[in-house]
Amino acid sequence: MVDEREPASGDPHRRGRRTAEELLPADELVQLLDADGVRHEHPRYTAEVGDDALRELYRWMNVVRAVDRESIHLQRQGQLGVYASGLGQEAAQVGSASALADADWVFPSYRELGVGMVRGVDPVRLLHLNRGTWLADHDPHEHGFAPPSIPIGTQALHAVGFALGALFDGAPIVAVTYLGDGATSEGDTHEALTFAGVMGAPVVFFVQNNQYAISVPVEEQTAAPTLAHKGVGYGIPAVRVDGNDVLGTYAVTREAVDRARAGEGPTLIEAVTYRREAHTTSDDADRYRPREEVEAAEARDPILRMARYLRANDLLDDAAEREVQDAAARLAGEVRARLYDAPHGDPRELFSHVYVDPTGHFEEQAALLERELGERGQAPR
Ligand SMILES: Cc1ncc(C[n+]2csc(CCOP(=O)(O)OP(=O)(O)O)c2C)c(N)n1
Repeated sequence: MVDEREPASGDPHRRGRRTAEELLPADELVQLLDADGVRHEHPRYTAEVGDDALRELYRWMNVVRAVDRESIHLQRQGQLGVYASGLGQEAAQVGSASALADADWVFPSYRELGVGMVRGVDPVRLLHLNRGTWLADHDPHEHGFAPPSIPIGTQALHAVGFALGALFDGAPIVAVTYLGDGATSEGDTHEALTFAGVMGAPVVFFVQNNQYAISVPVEEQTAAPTLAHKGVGYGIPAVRVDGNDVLGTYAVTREAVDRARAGEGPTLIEAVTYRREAHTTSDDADRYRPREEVEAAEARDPILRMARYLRANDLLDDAAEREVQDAAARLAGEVRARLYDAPHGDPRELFSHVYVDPTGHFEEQAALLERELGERGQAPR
């Protein structure tokens, strides 16, 4: 008897569908570099990275950390309104971003300064958003880096839509969306995962499980055994990786991106890491988590372990280390100087790219802004 629920064979929507057993993720984290900087073999994932590329991953993590630290200082000095630090998440961001092709597209949240920098986005342009002087100011097309989403989870839908567009065009482009653990509870994320699974979209959901959504710990975020297990319900293969291991995050992302490009559909990656700073500069994390927990995370530092590995393999010495640190500090200083000097954008642009046919409310708000600017002596257009 024909099961009428079965679509005709060859239905593109059923390509690459997997059984429950095939989808069940391993509980253990993929780890190619442990906290002591010792490299391990993995039966499935390898990071085929040459010596120069290893040093480059290390350099990027240091540069990202320096700009991140500078951004916190800038906020403390009143130069940024608010800033969401990625301290401790450098391996998750640099490793995954380094696995993408130039033609791929990233759909980030507000915490992805590191991913943006690896994509070649000038951090000053991203920090305009935090300074309130401009909207996301980079060219998304030049870098394959969409404007950061502040509403949680919305970027997952943008990524899936974009990926489906690429699929329909036959373009070998993969969309990668970056989400937090909290974002996995959002309706938008659910819809994005459902759609991606059903349609076999060339998309990677890169979840940085940094253990907290503001003050909500991941244990209270979900009753699922792990965030990766959620993939089973969407028919999406998932993998858990040590998010503080830059080689591990590179390897699992590389595989996911390659599979997506080969028409094998989406992947959910759970990169297990830790947010060592407060949620944002407006948050006081000491109110909801013990200091010892943060200190324990410091011992798993992604940069330290990479330094240990490089030194043990004669790829880094004191002089090279100093060079990396000096260059990172120099860049952070340049970011500060250029941010001070950057012109303020025209606030009217807030209204420029939203609706083709503006709604009544929208026009009222634009008029209100125009009046306010007039009162401040900023000539109307
Ligand atoms: C739709 C929506 N709801 C609530 C918020 C307020 N909010 C900002 S950040 C955040 C927590 C997000 O946590 P997570 O997804 O784990 O990402 P993380 O900030 O830890 O990187 C919330 C609830 C928001 N920005 N958007």
